[in-house]
Amino acid sequence: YPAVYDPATPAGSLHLRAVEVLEGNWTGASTVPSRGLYPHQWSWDSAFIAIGLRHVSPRRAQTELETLLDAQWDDGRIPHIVFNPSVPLDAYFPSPDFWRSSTAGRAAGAPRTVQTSGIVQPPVHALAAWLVHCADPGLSRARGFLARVYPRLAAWHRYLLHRRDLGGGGLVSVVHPWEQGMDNAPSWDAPLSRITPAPARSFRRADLDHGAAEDRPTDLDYGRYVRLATDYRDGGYRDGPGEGHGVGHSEFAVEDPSFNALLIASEHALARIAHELGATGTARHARAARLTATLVERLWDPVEGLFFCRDVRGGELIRERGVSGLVPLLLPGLPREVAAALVRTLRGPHFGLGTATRLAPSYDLLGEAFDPHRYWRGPAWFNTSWLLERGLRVHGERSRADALREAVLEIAGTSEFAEYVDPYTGEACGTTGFSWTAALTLDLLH
Ligand code: 9WN
Repeated sequence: YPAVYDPATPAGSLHLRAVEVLEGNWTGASTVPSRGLYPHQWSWDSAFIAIGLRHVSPRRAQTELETLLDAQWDDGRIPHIVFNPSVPLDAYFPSPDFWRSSTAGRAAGAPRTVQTSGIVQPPVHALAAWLVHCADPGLSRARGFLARVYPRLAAWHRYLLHRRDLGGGGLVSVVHPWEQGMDNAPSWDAPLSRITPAPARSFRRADLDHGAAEDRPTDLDYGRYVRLATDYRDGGYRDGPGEGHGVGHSEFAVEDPSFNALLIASEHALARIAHELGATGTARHARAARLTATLVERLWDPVEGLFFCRDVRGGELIRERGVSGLVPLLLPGLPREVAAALVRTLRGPHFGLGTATRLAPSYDLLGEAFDPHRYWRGPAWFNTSWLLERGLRVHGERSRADALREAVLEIAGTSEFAEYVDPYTGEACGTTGFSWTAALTLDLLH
């Protein structure tokens, strides 16, 4: 790809710089989100990374997903972290000795040879696998890539839909804020307030060795994260009273629009994969359509023009406006009026896209909890921007998608591929050289 090495064009150099970030974070079998802050393999990071990596090395993109899937549990769950055994235990908290997957997770079928966490992350994987295949179908067929990953991805979706329908209404619940991926989003404040935090002295936050405290979650948040994860572990990572639906054991159970929308997008991708492998895929497309209807029925608020989280324990919608409520724009089967309202909300005063901001903030600009630097309580992230860019394009909003794409490329470059940025100024927050920022930059350059 000559453009990469063309120093005359700024796009070429951005491409090269993004490739360098991914090279630097590659460990030989997968890519770390960032060398210092996140020195292991993360689930949804790897999916986004594979989506970008496919333009540079389709082979490595396949390996990225295969390495993650090798750590899948027998019950179908894909763990949110796969630990690198050569990294010291104190480099990241919670470490493998906290999760104890191979002992505490034995009943759920945790792998014996590799240490993992016991919670999950958003199911972007089937979408990623399909896109990786499309980048080089010849190589993919020669290696039997889709044939190998399909049964694993199908088991993953089965786990979520059968073991995690804690609300009994057909959607998947997360049992920990880390599962949804937007760790300290204000939507979690109400359901988390019921959780007794673990004492601060009972754990050591390795994240503060690498990130500024004011960019990260608080100690009180961490106390609650630790309590929830400890209880889940001590319950053997069991999800519910048995097969089928029910509220399960977790004190924290939330139906989240972004998590469920990503599952639906991945279910459509799984249908395409099934078709490529010789089946019709019709049943999966139909299931994705049914899930889309359920998502609208359970989480859509027509007055606000936004999806909200549902607190399964309390039963009500959590009325905090977060970017998670915009992510369903990604779905092609969304009713036309829902898509149109989402675009209005994206551009309106709460997210300000195209007026106050160039990248959508993670949380309501006018919300009481808004903080432009604190992680998922305001900063703009690149994965959500990538998803919204796709959503705008899917629904025919071409010029707005083009503007968002331009903003992502420019701000990814000026921020040194930051983990997240101040949504007003584009100033880098968290860590730099962040893998999914580089990977999704590469995808948008193609
Ligand atoms: C906990 C790796 C992950 C992302 C999440 C992001 C952050 C971890 C942490 O980093 O979470 O999983 O230690 O804060 O919130 O979305 O996958 O990049």
